[in-house]
Amino acid sequence: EKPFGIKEALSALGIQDINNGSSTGSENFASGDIIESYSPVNGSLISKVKSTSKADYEKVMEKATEAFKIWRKIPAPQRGEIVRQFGNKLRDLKEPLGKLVSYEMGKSYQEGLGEVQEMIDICDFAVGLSRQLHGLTMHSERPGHRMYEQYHSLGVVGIISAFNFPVAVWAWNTALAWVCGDVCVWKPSEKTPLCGIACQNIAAAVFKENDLPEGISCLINGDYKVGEMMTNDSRIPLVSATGSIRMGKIVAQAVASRLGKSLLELGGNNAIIVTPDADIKMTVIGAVFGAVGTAGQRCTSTRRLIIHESIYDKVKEALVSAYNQLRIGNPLDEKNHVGPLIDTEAVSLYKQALQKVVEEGGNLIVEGGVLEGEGYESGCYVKPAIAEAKNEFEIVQHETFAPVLYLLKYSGDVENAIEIQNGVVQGLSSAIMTNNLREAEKFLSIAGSDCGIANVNIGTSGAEIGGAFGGEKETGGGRESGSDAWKVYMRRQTNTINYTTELPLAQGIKFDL
Ligand code: UN1
Repeated sequence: EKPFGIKEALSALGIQDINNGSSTGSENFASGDIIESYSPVNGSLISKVKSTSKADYEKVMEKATEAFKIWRKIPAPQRGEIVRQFGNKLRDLKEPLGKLVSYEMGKSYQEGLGEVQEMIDICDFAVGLSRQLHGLTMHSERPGHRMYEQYHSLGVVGIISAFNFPVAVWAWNTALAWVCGDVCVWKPSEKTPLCGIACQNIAAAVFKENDLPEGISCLINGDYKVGEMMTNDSRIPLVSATGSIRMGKIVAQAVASRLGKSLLELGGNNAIIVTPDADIKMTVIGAVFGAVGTAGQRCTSTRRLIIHESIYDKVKEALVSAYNQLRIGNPLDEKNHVGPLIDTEAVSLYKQALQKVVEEGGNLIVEGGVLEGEGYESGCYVKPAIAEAKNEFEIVQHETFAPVLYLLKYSGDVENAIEIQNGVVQGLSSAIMTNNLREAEKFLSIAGSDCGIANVNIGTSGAEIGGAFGGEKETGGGRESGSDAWKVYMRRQTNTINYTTELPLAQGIKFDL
């Protein structure tokens, strides 16, 4: 009764009918309520996970805290070797894991494979990084003194991830945290708990094969109450959380109240500016993939197109004709472009957005709607929609996690488009389509895009792991993945060493005894 080779995938990944949602590695336990995971693909129950009780959580934290004392002393390149082995296991299991991501979350199988590839890529990046966790040396103002800085492991890192990237976001955090000498406790979304179980099984096998202690990779499961156990726990110096702005504000306040660190990856309201010098063909491909890929459920999804009035009708027509060609259906069938939304609650939010944009004076040029009938029994399949709207509409200001694209018109100079692009509370991803160097450079300048990601002639989604990933303003300011994002997973220490027999004081202060 489990179609599309899912049964084989589940068995390759060690998923049982009922899984223990608390784990310290190979030790699995749990005494909380049952979470049932239903596939948005066909509405059927995939399997169940027992959630984490307070007592289970304590057991996890005890093991994690003990494991940290051992793991931090293993040289970083040796920790990198473990991450290399983990990356290789992901290579072996890319197809079953990609399939589970697609079946449990609903994104296309291609995107499921892409997500696992992102995990493999960050592992490779982390392995190289394990030989480079470098600080700086400085010149001391005092003779016979040496000054430098070094990075030490931080401790137990808490990871809270969202349903839309149910495996990759964990890997971005955990691969870096592990080479940095941290241990991780992960709470995946309660909408995709099986992806969490599968990843934990893969990691556990690697730690076990290397005779490493329980607790370097830990898993907990449940709703926000389980997340709160981590945000309120002063044994966790860093909480990395991906999700809504609403969730991020709660997490940030809880963590800040105990002066912990948080790394936040929250909502986006990403726009592509289309100038008179844009390549229309590239624009359409970039915009359509950005808006309908992952059924509009990426934090980097394209929500707004800001189009110059002189090419507005041309772009609009090209978009409508592209949308007419979209095939919506089972994401495991590679002929389809768009799969289901995560659940029927998301479908309601999608419907509300379409209703609201019309109420506010918008005009639906691709109507959208919920699909019914054969193949759509889960009730989660919707048609991507396009609305002509204004940036100041309340609904346009708001991130709806669904394939709804807003067309906004600008006139005059590119500065006007940049003002619209920046005129939202979110600041994750942005893009400009232009062959005009002046426009592109203005967009990238200090007076340009205010987002963490700003692209030229590329859409808003699909970032590579090598760059730091994250955004400004209400997106939360965190940076994950590449560049020097690793630094947040470590504590910095400044060291000054005196190799003379004198004790001169800094700033020339005299203090004689
Ligand atoms: C997310 O939606 O939370 O840039 C992450 C992208 C992907 C990651 C998105 N690499 O679209």
